[in-house]
Amino acid sequence: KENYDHILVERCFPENSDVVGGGVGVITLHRPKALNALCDALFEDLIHAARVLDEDDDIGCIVITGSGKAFAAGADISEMSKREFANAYKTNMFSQWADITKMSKPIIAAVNGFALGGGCELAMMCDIILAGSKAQFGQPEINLGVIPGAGGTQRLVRAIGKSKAMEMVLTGNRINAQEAMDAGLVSRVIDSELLLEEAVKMGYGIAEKGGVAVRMCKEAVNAAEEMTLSEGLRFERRMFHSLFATRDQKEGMSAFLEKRKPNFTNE
Ligand code: CO8
Repeated sequence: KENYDHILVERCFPENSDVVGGGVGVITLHRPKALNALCDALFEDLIHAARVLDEDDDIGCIVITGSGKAFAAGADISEMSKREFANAYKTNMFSQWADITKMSKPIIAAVNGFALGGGCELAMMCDIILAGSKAQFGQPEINLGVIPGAGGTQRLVRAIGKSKAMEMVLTGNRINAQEAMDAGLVSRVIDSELLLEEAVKMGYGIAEKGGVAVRMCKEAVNAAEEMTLSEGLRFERRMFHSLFATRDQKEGMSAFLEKRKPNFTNE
């Protein structure tokens, strides 16, 4: 399936490059009339496209971005407003969102405009958040009589600490790109006009590395959120050892010694 109702998918490749798996898959959330509110159908499209790109050998990195003035303004409130407890509980409402975190390739969130509620949570499920200068982050669920439900009370605390996270979820107030940068939620603020271009460029930079090592970096860094330090260090070291079974390790180290660019094949 390549024609989606609520997203656009593009495969981008660096010019004059024969890097194996060097492409970047760009998923643009595209439901402009509702500020990309994450209705069930949009999320279904998003997960499907992410899976296809994750399995595509030509692609080494994924970028998720928004359109217009929003990355995503949260879960779809009109869809959600009709839900009842028993049905939400029995169907484990929104649990499918977490599938985004199961992708093995890095995902960059390029956030320009509103990333609110589930939109902020979606950005935090990605591996790197780049903020355009017009980005605004917030967890306004409290204003709707609910609480964040997809990481806004968990990933946000780990990202920016308890007091700032508590302030955001209790007041519903938004923070801008620079505040998000100062708090450690995003890794860079980029001029809004250049955001997507820079995100794709960063994606190319990642996609040209050895694909097995890239995936292991992602797995190991994410393990740091779940494990004790000694477990995490052991996990990291074992992964490090295992990379000596790859062709890319031989190639990477030989290329360094021969003073040439490595030619990784992701094996
Ligand atoms: N859901 C549905 N429609 C939306 C949403 C949304 N989240 N956000 C905006 N829209 C719609 C508006 O209704 C409006 O539609 P229409 O033109 O038909 O009236 C259109 O988008 C444009 O919006 P506005 O006119 O409001 O645009 P403004 O520029 O005036 O305001 C804001 C922009 C500030 C972003 C404003 O739209 C807003 O406050 N939106 C709601 C933000 C919000 O509360 N988000 C949190 C939702 S709750 C949530 O995300 C819970 C996630 C839980 C995940 C749980 C997993 C288990």
